[in-house]
Order: sequence, then C-alpha cells, then structure tokens
Amino acid sequence: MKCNTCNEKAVIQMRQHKLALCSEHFLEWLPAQTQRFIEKYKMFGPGDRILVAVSGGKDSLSLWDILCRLGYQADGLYICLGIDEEIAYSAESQRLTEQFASERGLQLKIVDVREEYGETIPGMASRTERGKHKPCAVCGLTKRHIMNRVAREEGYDVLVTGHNLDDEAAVLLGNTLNWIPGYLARQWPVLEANRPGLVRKAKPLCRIYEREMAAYALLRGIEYIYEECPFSKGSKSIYYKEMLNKLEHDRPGAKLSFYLGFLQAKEKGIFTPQADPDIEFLHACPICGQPTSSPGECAFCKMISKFN
Ligand code: Q46
Ligand code: ZN
Ligand code: ZN
Repeated sequence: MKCNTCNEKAVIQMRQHKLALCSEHFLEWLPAQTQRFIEKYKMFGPGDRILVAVSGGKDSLSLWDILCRLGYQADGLYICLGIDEEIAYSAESQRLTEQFASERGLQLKIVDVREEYGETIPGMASRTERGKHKPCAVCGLTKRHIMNRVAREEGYDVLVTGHNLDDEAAVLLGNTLNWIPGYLARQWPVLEANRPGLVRKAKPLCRIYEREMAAYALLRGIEYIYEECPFSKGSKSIYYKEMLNKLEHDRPGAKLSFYLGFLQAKEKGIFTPQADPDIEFLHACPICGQPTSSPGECAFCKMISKFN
C-alpha cells in the first residue's frame, strides 16, 4: 500500500475516502481536514479564544494538538470527576492531561467536582434517584454545566469538544431509532450561543473517523488514557457504535454517509429549530443563569441544592 501523495509506504488506508497516506502526509492531511470543517460550519475564527474540553483521551488531546498546530489560541479545561473506584480512571487521565499541557507549555484549567460541589460524580449519583444505577446522567449534566460556566466566566468565545464521527453517528442513530425531534433539531457541528447564559460550542472532529484519531495520536506520540470510563460498559452509545462498525465493515463509508446525509438534509431545511419542542420553554435559571427548559431552577442547580 503506497501513499497517494508521495508513493512512500502508507501507514493508513481510508477506504471511505479512497485514500492511503504515509505518516508525514497523514499528519498534514488531518489538521487540514479539521480546518476545512471549522470554516465550513463557521465554528470559530483565527482571533477567537478557544476553550478545549479535555478528558485525557485520544480525541480531546489530539484536538488540542491540532488546534495549536493550526495556530489557534486554545486553552484546556479538565474536569476531575473523581471516578477512581475500580481503576484510577480520573487520577490517571488528569496526570496525562497535565503532562500533555506542561510538555507543550499550554494553559490548563482544572475543575475538581468534589472540591467545588462537595461530592465526586459517583457520590452525587448515589444520592440521586436518576443516578442510583448508573452515574452517566448526573455526570453529563454536571460536565455540561461546568464547561458552560467556565467558558462564560472566563470570556472564551467558544468551547470545543473532541466528539468524532463515530460519536456523532452513534448519537444520530440513537436519536433516529427513537425519533427524538428536539435532539435531531439540535444536533449540528456548532451550537450557537443563541440564549443568554449559553456559550457557543463546536465539534471540529465531527467528520473524522475514530480510527483516524487513534492513528493521529499514535503517530504524534501523544500519551493518552486507553481505558474507557468504567461506567461506559454496556452503554447504549457503545452498542450503537458496534452496530455502525459492522455496517462500516461491509460497506466502507456507511458511517460517514449516514452522518453527512443528515447534515446535508438539515442544510436543506429538515429538522429546523422549530422542530425542537423545548425551545419555547427555555428561560434563564434564576441561580446559575444558564438556560433551562425545566420549570424554575435548572436540573443541575436542583440536584446540587439537595446536597447542601
Ligand atoms: S458520562 Fe458516564 Fe462518561 Fe461520565 S460516568 Fe463515565 S461513561 S465519563 S462520557
Ligand atoms: Zn506521503
Ligand atoms: Zn442553574
């Protein structure tokens, strides 16, 4: 297998793009693709201050690396969830994130959930009805709240996350199988800050396959946490990813065309924001100021108030 650019030995074949590349050209191609999507979906511009949500995994650390290589001004935000029961998942991912930032002289902000709110994520979850069996709902709610809060308080123009194509296609599959119109209306590479208290969010890797991100991290020598969060076992999103991988195996490019077809259909006007049933109920939470559709305080502030 030869590189399509220079004819040297290729390190990766991307059947969906009918493209094989050597290490050098792959490491140029991936940031160029990312830049193309940043521009296409108008995610942010060269002068914007960017906050990258980093988990210590390959996608978010590679995204941070790519944005720096593209010349953007990007700081990191790591949220310590306190998930250290079965394995030292949070401790190890924090260590790797700190190492990544200090080796490159990058600014990293750390928010420790227990220090700020008195409980780790498993601790919070055990005290709520919705998290008794699995802390993911509590975790997701808390992470979204903190990411938005820090980006707002510190005046960032945009918050970016490392969601890749596999993540987005799995979310789309779930939303489609269950026909959730509000989620379908909102799913897009960039979410505008169109409500008071909301910060703009973007997913620059949304059209890049997970295996391409793994190859990028490996070839760039980025040390990241290999283990998944222990609570992700048996999750629906992993199940959807497995299904999509089976499809991709038989029909290379299936994942990309599934997601891309959705984006193109949205560009033509299906699933418009009017399809979002929550939109008319959105108001600012009287405690934290973030938008919420639940009556009174937002779900996060309601949950936290029970701990005090
Ligand atoms: S939600 Fe659930 Fe993840 Fe939080 S508890 Fe772990 S698996 S980290 S993306
Ligand atoms: Zn080459
Ligand atoms: Zn609130």
